[in-house]
Amino acid sequence: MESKWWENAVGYQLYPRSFQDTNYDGIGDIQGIRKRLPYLKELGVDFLWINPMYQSPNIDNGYDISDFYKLNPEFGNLDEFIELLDAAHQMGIKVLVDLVVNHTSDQHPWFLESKKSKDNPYREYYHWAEATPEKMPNNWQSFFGGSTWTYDEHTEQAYFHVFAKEQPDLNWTNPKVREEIYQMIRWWLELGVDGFRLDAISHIQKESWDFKITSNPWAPFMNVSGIENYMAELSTIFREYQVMTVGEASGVTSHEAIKWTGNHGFLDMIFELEHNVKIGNPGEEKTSIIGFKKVMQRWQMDLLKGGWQALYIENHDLPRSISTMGNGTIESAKAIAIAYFLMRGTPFIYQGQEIGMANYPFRTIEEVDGEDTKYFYYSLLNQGISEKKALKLALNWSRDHSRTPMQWSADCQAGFSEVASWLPVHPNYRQVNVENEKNRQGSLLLFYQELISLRKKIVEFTKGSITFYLKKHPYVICYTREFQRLGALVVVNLSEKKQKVDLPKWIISNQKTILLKNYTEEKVFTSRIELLPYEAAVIRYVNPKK
Ligand code: ISL
Ligand code: CA
Repeated sequence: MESKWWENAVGYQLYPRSFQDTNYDGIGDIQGIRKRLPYLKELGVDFLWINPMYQSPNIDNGYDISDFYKLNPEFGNLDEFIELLDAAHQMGIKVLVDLVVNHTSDQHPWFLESKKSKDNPYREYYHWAEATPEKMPNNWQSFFGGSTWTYDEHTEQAYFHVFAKEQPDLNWTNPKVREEIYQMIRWWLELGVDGFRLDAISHIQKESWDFKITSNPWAPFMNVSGIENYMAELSTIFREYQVMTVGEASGVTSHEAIKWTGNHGFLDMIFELEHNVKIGNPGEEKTSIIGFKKVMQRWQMDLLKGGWQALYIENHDLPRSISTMGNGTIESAKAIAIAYFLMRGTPFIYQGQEIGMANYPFRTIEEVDGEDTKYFYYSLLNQGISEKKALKLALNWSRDHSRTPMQWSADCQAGFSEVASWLPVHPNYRQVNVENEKNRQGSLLLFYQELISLRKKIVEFTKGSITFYLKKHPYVICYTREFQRLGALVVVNLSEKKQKVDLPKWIISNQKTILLKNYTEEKVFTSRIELLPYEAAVIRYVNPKK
């Protein structure tokens, strides 16, 4: 397999609305990203994925695009974006932008036209079907709650949307739609972006409207057969420009991921959405460690046959990992970092994860921004559930936890802005912030810096195979990465309790050095070992059999 630059790279996901505000309107902006490039360089990341900055009415924070060719003025203009690209490139940092082509905003000129009449030239740009106000074309449910159909009184038909009703799905079966999209993709590539993160890309193909749902409610629009044709067309463009692509591909199985990624795949790598397995009572859910482990073990083993995974633990759609997988401590955050970062694939860090930003202690629904969270909350109230309980249930896994402003310093508004921000700053910002952690020995930020440089320096992590041990253990993740004679053993206790485990004897007897660990005390790693709560270590060894 030929080498690709991203095999040895680390990515950083940036949520522009919450990264850095420079004109003090409480909203992050392009100049803010530019200002913080030196920080990202020092952290050691190689590329950025920036969440949508296009013109948008912001029903879904930029994932509802009303003009693909313009930026939302609240972030800045195209010239500023080009300056950002140049500045990043000068520092050796590549920039990926979000490509949102499953749907547009209902304010996009195509949809405004499409709505006008049944014979409008843009009608077929979207999915319309016969309906009455009482009866939708089928019973499919959208990701954000409610029907996938919204009735339009003017033309007496309904249009289709897998997300909010303000995000009508594009009709990919229409060659004109595809042509417009491909043209737009080329336009951004000509501008010099280094690649794309493809939003919700596994949903672009739908089953026919009479498809009957049996168990999986999302089956009618998740990785539906026929999608390969569109993916192949897309990949022709990406190959032509030799850019990096990462797909958000829920519903693509680990087995199919080989076809989607790797040398002959549609894309360079994909995010799976399966590993976020929850455990606990509704309203108090945490990540199931064994659930996470099983999914990751399966994906890693399947992709060893020739695919590549985008590794992540947080993003803008998930609560904070220190709160859901960890117990709020720095040790737990470090353990989580080691556990996923050294697997086979390209690791991504979501802004704030590297300093241990935690879930926000929301007290009222008014503090929330996300439409999906609000929808969930109000539908609970409608079911007769008390406000207090509804709030707990709706906020436990809310996307807003990860969208609060980046905590740069102990200054007012955490150095994010000088005015009140669009989502409030987390009250822990005086302790948890970049300034503080930059200078504090043992901090999570410095640990991430070390982890990134290790990930790049040690060849096993880039080129090595992977083998899992203690596969059925409920809390301890254990794997080796090997390349030729060199190996690295990763062992992580993802629980608050001590865990006694048996590490492979032949590895322990051939160990050379400890590459990284999250407890400072001296420790000798014997094959029967007691791991402290959230203890993690990376041990280098030589394989005598090779
Ligand atoms: O498939 C899913 C659940 O099993 C969905 O999670 C879906 O793939 C995912 O929600 C898509 O998310 C992306 O597109 C959304 C946007 O709101 C999210 O922020 C984005 O990450 C619509 O554009
Ligand atoms: Ca701003």
